[in-house]
Amino acid sequence: MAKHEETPVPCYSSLEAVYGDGSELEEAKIRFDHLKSKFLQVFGHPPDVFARSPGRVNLIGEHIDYEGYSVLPMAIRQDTIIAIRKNNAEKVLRIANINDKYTQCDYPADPNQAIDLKNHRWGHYFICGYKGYYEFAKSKGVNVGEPVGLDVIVDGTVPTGSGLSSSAAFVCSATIAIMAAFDVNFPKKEIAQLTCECERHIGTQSGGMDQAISVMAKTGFAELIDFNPIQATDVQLPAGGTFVLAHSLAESQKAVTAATNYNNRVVECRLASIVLGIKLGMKQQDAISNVKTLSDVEGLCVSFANSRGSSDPVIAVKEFLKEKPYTAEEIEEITGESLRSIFKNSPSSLDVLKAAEHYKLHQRAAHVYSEAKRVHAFKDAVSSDLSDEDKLKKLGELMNESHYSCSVLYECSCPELEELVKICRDSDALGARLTGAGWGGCAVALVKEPIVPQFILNLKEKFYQSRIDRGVISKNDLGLYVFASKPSSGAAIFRF
Ligand code: NG1
Ligand code: MG
Repeated sequence: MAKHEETPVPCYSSLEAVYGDGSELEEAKIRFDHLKSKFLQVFGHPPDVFARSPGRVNLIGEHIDYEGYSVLPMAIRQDTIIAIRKNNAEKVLRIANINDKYTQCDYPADPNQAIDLKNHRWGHYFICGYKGYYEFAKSKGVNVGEPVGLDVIVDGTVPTGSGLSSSAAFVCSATIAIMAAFDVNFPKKEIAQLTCECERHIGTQSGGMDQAISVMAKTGFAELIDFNPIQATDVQLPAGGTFVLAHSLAESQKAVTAATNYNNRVVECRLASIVLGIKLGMKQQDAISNVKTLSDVEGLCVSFANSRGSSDPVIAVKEFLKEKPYTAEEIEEITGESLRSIFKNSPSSLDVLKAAEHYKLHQRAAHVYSEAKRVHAFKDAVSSDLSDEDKLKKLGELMNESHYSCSVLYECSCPELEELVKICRDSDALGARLTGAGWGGCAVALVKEPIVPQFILNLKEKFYQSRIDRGVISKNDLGLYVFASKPSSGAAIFRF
């Protein structure tokens, strides 16, 4: 039998395969019916095919996917569904949304169009998938023919800016819907790779975690995702624990803040790896041309640490990267080349250089290497012969350590997340941490199953009530912001 990730995205003729037979199915039926009737109303004909792809919660392994390290997310049930149909009459991509907040975006049916990054629009994420499909299909020798128009309606339930990967759910469902409209399909791992690359058209230098889990997830399992090449290994979580997601209500607009937040960290990691490479004996030019990520120099760091009787790459970080932030000049002194020249081929990195005052190489590298280890410790704990109770305790500890590292070394938390994580721990979570990119968005807490209802009540009382009183959210929407989540299934196509 072909491995799960080698098989194409499944195509179903009924909703049960994805949404089960309970209340989720009832909700899904309503959403699909609504999509159908809205499609007819907006475009004057019914859709041809549907695609869905879920959001995710990352359990551990934050900000390390783009450094080449494995991560451990699970899919959540919230997803993006896209209804689509080719429109041969007009060479236009008409992208509408069920939610009136998102007004229809029209784009030319041109796979070579540039995305206007200075004017962010929600429809840009669809264009990422559109461009990605053409780039990939061409590379596979598929005869793509003349571009045609597409009529599209989107229905997303993953809260945006929440660290639950609404963007990847959108990009993946868009890409898969476009493929389905053109009657092609590819192995999931290839779609995971292509969607990761094409989401970068939005201007974030993201890793591949979100797309990989959205496309390859399996009901009932978290996945250990490895990169280069992308691969997913099922992880069966111990019984008796539940992951509760809670939104800090601070929205992180990654596409807008990339230069100072996300892409800034990607640049700092690149600089840290080049400097480490040079300090550990590489020639300057060699390091600049060949070292892209911290995983590229891990071998050198580990050899150094071994010479000191340890295998921890953080030893090399401590020895060779000073704690005080580096100025551009200090780094240039080491690299022998200007930062602008090192990043000359990456416009979004040049934006980072413009905005940055200094570079915290020590802290960022220490986070990445230690977080990479925690992912494996998490996986090892799950498959160890500890009792379920002890496993859960260990996972909770690792989550707490991960949060500390994200907060103090990587500085991707925010006051609201700190408050929320503390309340989670005070309410007897085994562990709690920010999840996703951070700077807002959700926390994830590991909670013993029997106390989940009480735990959620505590969060309502201690975190959300004052926000309800201030009118930040409405009481009726609380279920959208705090909920328990089980590992859900990955992307799918529906033809009815
Ligand atoms: P979110 O939480 O969706 O913004 C981002 C990146 C991931 C990963 C995490 C941090 C995108 C699409 N995703 O996720 O690749 O780096 O941050 O671990 O930018
Ligand atoms: Mg995202």
